[in-house]
Amino acid sequence: MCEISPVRCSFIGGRNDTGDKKMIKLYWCAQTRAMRAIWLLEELGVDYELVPVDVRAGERPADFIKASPMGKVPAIQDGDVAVSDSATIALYLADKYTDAGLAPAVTAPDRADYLYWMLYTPGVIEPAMAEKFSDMPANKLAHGWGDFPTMVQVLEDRLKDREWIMGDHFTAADVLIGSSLNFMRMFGIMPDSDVLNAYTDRCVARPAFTAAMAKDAAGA
Ligand SMILES: N[C@@H](CCC(=O)N[C@@H](CS)C(=O)NCC(=O)O)C(=O)O
Repeated sequence: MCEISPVRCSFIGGRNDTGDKKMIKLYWCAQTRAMRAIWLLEELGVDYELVPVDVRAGERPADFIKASPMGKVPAIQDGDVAVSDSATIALYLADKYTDAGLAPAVTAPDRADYLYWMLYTPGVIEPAMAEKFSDMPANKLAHGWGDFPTMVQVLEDRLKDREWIMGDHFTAADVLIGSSLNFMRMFGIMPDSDVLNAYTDRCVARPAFTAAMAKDAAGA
């Protein structure tokens, strides 16, 4: 099995390519959920290198599978630490780079609320989107994610009087939720909601989001 080759240069990799061997490696494929990890890294201002893995073509090099047992992007290798899954990566990086202020401290009163919204994407939004895409019969009582309309309603209620999901402060939870709503836009299943559209507009207007989209496109 071939080892994948890193794309590592300042225009793709981060603010300053220091050549540091410990620079975070991001296993990435264009126009996938890996974009979430790029956006987060741009928000954090952390150096990273993109390591392309063509998951669409079934590429599964050994070092990637070691970091991502399911063979899915995104995954990161941060020194000896491997992390896969966009929500897990967001939890890990936002806690590691606390100075960036994208996560409340572990002992902060709003930490539990933040964790709820961090897990809302993998636990509720993603399965609800799958339900919508695949025309799966809804079963609000039995399905852990509720159903698509409830997922939307809960988000609307949360965001109707907040700039960001945690209030007036942008956090890693906005990267996960904002990217999910942007995916809904791209896939034509965005709810007809002024609240959610305005929130998504605020997310995509962030300079780090724009930078991430540019790197995703340039890397492709
Ligand atoms: N829960 C994961 C899902 C990641 C995922 O499904 N990635 C897709 C691309 S968007 C993938 O790598 N698919 C390749 C495959 O499953 O073989 C996350 O949020 O990171």
